[in-house]
Amino acid sequence: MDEEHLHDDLHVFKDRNFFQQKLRSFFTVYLLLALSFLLIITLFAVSLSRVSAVSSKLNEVHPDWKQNFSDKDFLLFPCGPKSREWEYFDGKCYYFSLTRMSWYKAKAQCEEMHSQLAVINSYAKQNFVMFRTRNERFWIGLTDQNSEGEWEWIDGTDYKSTFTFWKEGEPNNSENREDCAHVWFSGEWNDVYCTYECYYICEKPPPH
Ligand SMILES: [Ca+2]
Ligand SMILES: [Ca+2]
Repeated sequence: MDEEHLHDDLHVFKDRNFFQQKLRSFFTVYLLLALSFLLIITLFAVSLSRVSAVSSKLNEVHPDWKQNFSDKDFLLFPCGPKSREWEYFDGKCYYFSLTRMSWYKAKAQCEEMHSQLAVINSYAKQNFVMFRTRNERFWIGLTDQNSEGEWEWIDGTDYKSTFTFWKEGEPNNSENREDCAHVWFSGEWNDVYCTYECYYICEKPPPH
């Protein structure tokens, strides 16, 4: 083997050595990257499980946690940000129905929504209702079906000592069968038979 040949062999050997070193360093970098990726995934999974554990604990303590809104939301929607169809007036929430039904069904419908047919016990409330009902018939929580002529508010409010707003000549118990009251033109009250179908007003206290 001459000197030139030996030199070439040495060169090839050095090149191979260099290539192997490069390969090793690349492999190390990829290995480190893969390990880091695995570490990040693991940390992410651990964090997620912690968050879900904390969230389920919070839900155990406050079942309505997801329903909680900020004070600002309640200022904007005193009847609850999720109950925008309820209107706030003077410490109470009111629902003006979009469908017509008998007084009995309307009463049941209000109860299903944890409320009752509206009790109009002040001129201010009458005014609010009048503007909102726009001359349309809406049931209120007033009836004399227990004893003819003895009108009773649904919540036990004393009828005789509180505000009334009957239309002139009403209640007239027409055909001896008008036992339920509704607001009508100019918000004035009229008695009509209870199976008549009209809109209705529900009332309930605000959520807090
Ligand atoms: Ca009557
Ligand atoms: Ca009448």
